[in-house]
Amino acid sequence: MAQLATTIGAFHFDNVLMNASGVHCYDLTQLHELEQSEAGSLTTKSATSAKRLGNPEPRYAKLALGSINSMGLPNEGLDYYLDFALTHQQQLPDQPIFMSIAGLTLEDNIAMAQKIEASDFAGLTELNLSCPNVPGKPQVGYDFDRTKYVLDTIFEFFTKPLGVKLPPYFDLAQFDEMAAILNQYPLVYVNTINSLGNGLWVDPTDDTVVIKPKGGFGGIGGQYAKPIALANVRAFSQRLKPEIQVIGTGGIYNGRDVYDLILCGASMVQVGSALYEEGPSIFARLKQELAAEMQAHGYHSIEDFRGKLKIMDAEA
Ligand code: RRO
Repeated sequence: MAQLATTIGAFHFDNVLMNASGVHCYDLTQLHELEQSEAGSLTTKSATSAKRLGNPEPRYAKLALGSINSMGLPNEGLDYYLDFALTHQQQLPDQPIFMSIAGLTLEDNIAMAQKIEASDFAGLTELNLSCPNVPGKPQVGYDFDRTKYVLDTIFEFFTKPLGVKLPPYFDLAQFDEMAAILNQYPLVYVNTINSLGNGLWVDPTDDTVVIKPKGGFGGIGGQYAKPIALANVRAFSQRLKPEIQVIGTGGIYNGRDVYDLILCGASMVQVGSALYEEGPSIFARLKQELAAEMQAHGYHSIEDFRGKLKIMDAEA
């Protein structure tokens, strides 16, 4: 059987698979189901300091090739997820997890990062710079100066392992500029991509949008996202300093999808829309399918093929 183990920074994981933040990680019931699944790790829902109800429903819809959501950052508040994380690490100290934070203001991000810094949490913290769904709050990751200012501020005091969740970028100049900024910080990883922000879908039976918030605009995930995820993982893997690893998220439905993101450079792979539809039993299936794909190519470990995407010879 192929080895699916991986590392992010100093953390070891039995396999490369985990949930994407926001999917199956809202409350203790869902988090415990992830703990008991065959995922190699898990992340908690992006938190704000105070509990939030999020946007009005319906705020998620399944589409033919994925999903659209405008959840609006519903979450139980940082303390709830920190309590879970501390209990988890006491009971399962060899299974490190991720905590995601997504303050609506820099002050809120500072307050949450300070709380995590002062706590006994010994896992990874993810700063979500790419929530597309809060009315009136543009995504920080599309504002390069603001991203730099936020990271400058957080790294003034934060000493624990930190990663950032990025929105998708679509121009090579954006990859260059963002990577040059990220390379200035002691980040452990970047996670790319969040959903394709502010897409829209029409229900042909009644000429109406399919979700209620923001007039139907919402983040697109699933198969629609896979080529963009592959490109973003590849582009950042090529540009980031070796100390900053890449977690790949977007369009994972089968073992070949996982394999492709690793080929583009991902050290760990997160599952969103397909986990939402299939539930945590998906991880056992993805593990089997990834192992079979690796075996078919004669690979024994993730490092045997990570980043080994082949390109065609350039023409003269
Ligand atoms: O809660 C959401 O609406 C949400 C968030 Br915070 C995010 O980062 N990505 C997304 O697709 N939805």
